[in-house]
Amino acid sequence: KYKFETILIEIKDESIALVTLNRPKALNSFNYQMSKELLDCCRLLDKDERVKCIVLTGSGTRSFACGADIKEMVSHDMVYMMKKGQLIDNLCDLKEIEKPIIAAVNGYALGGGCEVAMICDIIVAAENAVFGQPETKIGTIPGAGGTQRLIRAVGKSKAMEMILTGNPIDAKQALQFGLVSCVVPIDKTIETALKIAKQISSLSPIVIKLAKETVNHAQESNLTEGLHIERRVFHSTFALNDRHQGMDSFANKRNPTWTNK
Ligand code: CO8
Repeated sequence: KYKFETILIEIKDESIALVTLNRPKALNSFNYQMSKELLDCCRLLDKDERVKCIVLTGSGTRSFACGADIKEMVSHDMVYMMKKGQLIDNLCDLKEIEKPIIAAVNGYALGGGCEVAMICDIIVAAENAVFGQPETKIGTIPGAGGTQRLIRAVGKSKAMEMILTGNPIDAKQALQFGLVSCVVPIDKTIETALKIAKQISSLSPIVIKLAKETVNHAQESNLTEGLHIERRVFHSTFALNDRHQGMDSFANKRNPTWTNK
């Protein structure tokens, strides 16, 4: 059903979409086409009722994504970037996807690659994963959320060090600083991400969407506002059959059947 040139899609366990960035010769760097295809594909998967969760990875084991395609960008000027620089918008708009996205990061997640991983909800890192914002080394700065999301993920000092020096961190440091959820052997990255996705997929899709939206709200709001939103969303789950199912099945020692779509 899905056909893209730079993205591969496989449906796993009937409910998980494994999306692979597939420009291996350019270490899966984002040209305009791949940024557009990734957004288009995620939007389609967001509407596809079979799919409960998305796992995003890069082809091969050398690279998740190496950022924007520098060769494509090299001749652009400021006016072009402001008027037509749709590549960045395509990547930033991934934050609107309502279903959970788990990044399975093998190898390099640099520049836009690190930024896309940070837009994802959970990052599973391989032992060879490398995270960095090297844009200052090529005369620019992160443009797809790196200056804002990295500081929230790893704190000011580490984010500043990474962005001002352009030096990357390895998987172990990424775990230590809270950028990723776990570090696993290279051949277990996708498997681990799929396992987490499967667990999420077994829960009520509507409740998962509400939970994702509420957690993401914490990035954008102050504590009082965030707590208020949380309280109201929590209350709203009491309008769902799935909330009744979940609690009733616990109380009666049976498995829940989720019916809210
Ligand atoms: N763009 C275009 N081509 C790339 C990129 C890239 N970002 N990264 C790697 N490649 C290509 C190389 O040019 C090379 O192609 P060729 O064989 O035709 O010469 C091929 O991939 C293999 O790469 P290397 O030979 O360089 O492999 P090494 O193992 O020697 O080095 C590195 C790997 C260290 C990852 C190195 O390739 C590198 O430093 N790449 C650039 C990383 C980078 O600077 N990324 C940031 C880009 S800027 C950015 O992302 C801006 C973000 C703002 C907007 C967000 C949009 C996505």
